[in-house]
Amino acid sequence: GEEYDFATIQKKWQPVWEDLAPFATSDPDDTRPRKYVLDMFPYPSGDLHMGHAEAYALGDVIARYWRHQGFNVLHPIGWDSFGLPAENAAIKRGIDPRGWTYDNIEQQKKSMKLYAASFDWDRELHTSDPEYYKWNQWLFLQMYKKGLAYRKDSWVNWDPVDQTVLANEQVLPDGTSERSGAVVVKKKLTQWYFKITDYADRLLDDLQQLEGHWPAKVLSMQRNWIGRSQGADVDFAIEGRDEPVSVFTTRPDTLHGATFMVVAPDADLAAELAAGSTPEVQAAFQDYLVQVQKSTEMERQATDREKTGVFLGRYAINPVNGERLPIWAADYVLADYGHGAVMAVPAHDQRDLDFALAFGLPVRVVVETTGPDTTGADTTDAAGEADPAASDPAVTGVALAGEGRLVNSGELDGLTKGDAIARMIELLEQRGTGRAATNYRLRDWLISRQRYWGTPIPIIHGEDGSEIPVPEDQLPVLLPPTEGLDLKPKGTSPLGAATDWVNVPNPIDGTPARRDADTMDTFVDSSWYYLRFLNPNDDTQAFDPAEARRWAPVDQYVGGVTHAILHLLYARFITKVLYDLGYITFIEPFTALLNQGMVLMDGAAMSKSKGNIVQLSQQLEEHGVDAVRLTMAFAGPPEDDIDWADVSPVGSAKFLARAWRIARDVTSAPGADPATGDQALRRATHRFLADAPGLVEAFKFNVVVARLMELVNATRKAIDSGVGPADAAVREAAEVTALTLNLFSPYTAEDMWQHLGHEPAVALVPWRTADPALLVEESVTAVVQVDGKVRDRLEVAPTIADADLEEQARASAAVTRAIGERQVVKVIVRAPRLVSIVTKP
Ligand code: ANZ
Repeated sequence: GEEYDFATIQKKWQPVWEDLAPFATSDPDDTRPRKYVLDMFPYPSGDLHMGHAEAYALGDVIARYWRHQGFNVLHPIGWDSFGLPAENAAIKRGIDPRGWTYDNIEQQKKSMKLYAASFDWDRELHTSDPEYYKWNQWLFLQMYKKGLAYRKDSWVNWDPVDQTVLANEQVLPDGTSERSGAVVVKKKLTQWYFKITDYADRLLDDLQQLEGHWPAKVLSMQRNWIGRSQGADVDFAIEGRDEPVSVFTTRPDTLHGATFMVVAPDADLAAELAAGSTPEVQAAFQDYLVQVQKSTEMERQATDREKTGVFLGRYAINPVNGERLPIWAADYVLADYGHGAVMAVPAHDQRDLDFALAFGLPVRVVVETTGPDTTGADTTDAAGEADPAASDPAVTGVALAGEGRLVNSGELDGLTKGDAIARMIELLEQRGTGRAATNYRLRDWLISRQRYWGTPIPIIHGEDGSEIPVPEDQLPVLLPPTEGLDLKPKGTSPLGAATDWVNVPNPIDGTPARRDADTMDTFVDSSWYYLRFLNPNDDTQAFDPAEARRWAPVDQYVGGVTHAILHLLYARFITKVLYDLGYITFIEPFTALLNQGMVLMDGAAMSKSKGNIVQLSQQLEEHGVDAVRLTMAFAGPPEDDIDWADVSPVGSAKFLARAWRIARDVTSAPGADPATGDQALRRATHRFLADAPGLVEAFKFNVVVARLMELVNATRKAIDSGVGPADAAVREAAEVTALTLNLFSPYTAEDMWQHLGHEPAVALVPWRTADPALLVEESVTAVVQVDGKVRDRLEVAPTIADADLEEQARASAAVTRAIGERQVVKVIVRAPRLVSIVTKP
């Protein structure tokens, strides 16, 4: 008969689905329960690649699964289409970023349709459309009104290649830009920020709610990024200065052990203190500052780095004992953490100790340590190693960061570290020289970018320096055309040169004014896009709160672990802001998260430079969409990386052909009563039906595929071995196979469904419920132990009574031999699985 040909069925079903639109979700009278399954949207940097193919295959399994379970599933797609790659490509080729972007979107969309992900295409959006970015501007204005968007002058991360600022999150651990790879430097600029630090506690505490639903690794990355630490602010009087200087410490208990103070060289305080000192100090300080500005934050925090610094010729007074502490500037102290200054306690802090030993400063032990640190408060010590009690840090070079009791500390003497921390905070608060304090690693989100291809910031600057928000009824502030603009990175936004666009009358009094020429970080776009999908064509509001109540939050989010910090943190933040503004009723955007692994080749990430790129288009042509999708699901647990050199799309294609031939061969009529069919095959089918849902919900897609392969084998055997193609159980198995294949390989599934005499779309057919009567195992294996050793195994009915099972066990020859002359003192029976006999001589 007819043979399986993936190219034919792809061509056959694509237009049918296009017509049927089985994944549309616009019917307001749809009474099915709802689920929102969202794949992270792609950046249109070219055609789809293997990474997309994996992500969208896995996300689609989930979306399709819930439809079979009777849910109205919202599974939208759009494009994250603003950003630097488009702009850089446009500069390189002398074209408009729009053309490049929208051409790529067309290409990706075509590939996506071929790939048959079950998207509701009516909800497609592009963040670079004015209809979308208008609402970025609206969001900015709402945040501005609440004081959550503000401008400040500060040291920022500057990418010298892309000539733009970067958020902290965009600087890699090695100090380079995640986009251009350039070493990021510091530059002082006036920039727009979103006040994410106001939400630090909630961003941290609400992670609790995601526990068990998000990968543990992502939760811990979020926690570390926010980096909450608890301790105290301590005020030190400064000789020759009216105002005291505060330091943040997690170890106020060690205040008696402070022997010097260190300030960040790039903090204003350092320059001020140096300015009040001798010309020699000032000169030395200036030299040092120049040197420091060349290093990255990461380098500065590296514990194994040689300590450098200069003495500022000034002194601080320790508030608990009046001691004079010399003040140094050193780059291991960061300007923008805590107060940019520390009390140095070299006996108990490794960085301070390294510094003290390098510059001959005193070391005073104030905690007699007896064991390793258990508070987890300090990460700088030799982690987890027991401090050798009474070993002198000045001699060993190892700071004593562990648990112990206070010494050399006046009234704190004898207290444990924990008690001493609490007591010291009390004392400081009583005297007004300190207080409990919490610090975060999280910084405010820098959103200004000096680039063209993004959302214009909706602010107008008056001649007098005032900031005037663009009135909401004048949104969107459209990007000016690129004609006549030089997009090349030059440190200021190209929009500044669009004279007609930039120069506008002040909306308040008509005097000359200028538009803000920066554009927003594109992470703003993706921080709320999941809400725009709910009403993407609404030109009256960003999103419809009623739709949000219906659909949001996202039930299942699917995407790469590369977004574990940036995107997810920003989306969580903006969700909380929208909650506070009263637009939504939930506080976390993504109820559950699945991170798929990467697609590798020969154990390595694919890259142009390695020349190991597997082209998706070529794989699709060679093996077909369904085989590629099935291979993605079958390769292993979704979180694991897939090495394309180790998997077999050829094997997948063969399996699909086998499954398809079963549907072709079935000869019974649709609706044939399966109860009249072969019982053994029915049991296999129903066991599969019972197990598959739990496996899919646990993301064990590979196991489902393996189990389906077994079912297909059993069905083929039944057809060929006398049960025959006319048996109703064969039809039942074939139908269940088609239903299940719809999760992975929709073209094959649809074609099977047609061969089985049904109308499309198989994607909308409800899952079959397993018949419990067919799930009863005919026999189970009971284990018989004598004194803890397995002596026999018995095949028994699953319903066997304890007494019957014991009787059978005692009758076993192997068991009587094992008991021998010994006396049975106890028998434990757990029917139908276990009999345990205990004896004594
Ligand atoms: C005295 C002390 C004694 C400290 C001791 C630690 C151990 P986390 O956990 O990261 O919050 N510190 C404070 N501000 C700093 C800055 N701007 N740059 C670099 N280091 C800074 O660390 C807090 C500790 O880091 C603070 O507690 C302070 O050193 C240091 F046995 O104060 B500690």
